[in-house]
Amino acid sequence: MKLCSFKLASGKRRVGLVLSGNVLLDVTAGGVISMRHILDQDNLHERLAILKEGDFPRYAWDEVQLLSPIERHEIWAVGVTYLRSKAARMEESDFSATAYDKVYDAVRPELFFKAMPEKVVGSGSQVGIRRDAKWSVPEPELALVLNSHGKIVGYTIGNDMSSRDLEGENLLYLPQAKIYDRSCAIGPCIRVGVDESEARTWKIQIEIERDGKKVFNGETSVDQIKRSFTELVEYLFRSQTFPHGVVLLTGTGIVPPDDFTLQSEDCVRIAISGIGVLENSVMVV
Ligand code: DO4
Ligand code: MG
Repeated sequence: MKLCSFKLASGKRRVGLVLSGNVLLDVTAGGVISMRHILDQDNLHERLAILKEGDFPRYAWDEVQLLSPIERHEIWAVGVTYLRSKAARMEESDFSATAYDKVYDAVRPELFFKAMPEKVVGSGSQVGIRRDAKWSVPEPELALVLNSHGKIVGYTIGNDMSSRDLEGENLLYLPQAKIYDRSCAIGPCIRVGVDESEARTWKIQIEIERDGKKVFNGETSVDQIKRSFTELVEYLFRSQTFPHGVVLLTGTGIVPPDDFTLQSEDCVRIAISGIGVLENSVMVV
């Protein structure tokens, strides 16, 4: 089952259960006051099965404004979980190369804070590239959705937008390369009721279009992620709690060639089989 957040022309944020044919069942009308509220329920699947049969308003996907499914969640990310990411970071930087090499094999993963909800956009909105960066890329990533009890309750798609020239100049610039307005896209929905072994069968694809022409495409598979989701989550929850839940981006396995940088008005489309498509155009911020 898939859950999404949406808004009607005049109204407040609502939670929708995605039915076949991309019809949204408005489960807010059935007492689901927020995404956090439903994801925190111990009996989530039974609750969703009951809601699915409810006589609530239904809307076509294109009749509503789709929002990012995250609310007050913190967004965290893991780095260098794919061999491809390790190789790309080692090439972009002389003196940080050993750090990336070491962290790929280290016991402790590289976890970093990615964004507050205010800096996150949903599918259909614009993601940002920094005006002071010269080399900007999207990072298509599977995102784990965890409730406030630390349980993986779903999966969504994340775009960990990155300024590679800043990151490559000095590792200490990583927060500036990764965190700025519109630096993260998350959506279009949360897939629930799937375990890690099923999620590991999914493919991740990206396509970037400029002036109606494809300028880059790539593909990888979730199974290339080196560390288990349980391991990543265990580290994330060490010595910290997330009262509103947390989203964890699991790293990128697709890196465009070194001469590629995003431009304003490019369209970035990320598809994960099992979830859907996250689509955003690009703007300079
Ligand atoms: O430290 C660099 C960040 C790496 C990253 O974001 C990734 O591998 O996806
Ligand atoms: Mg990343």
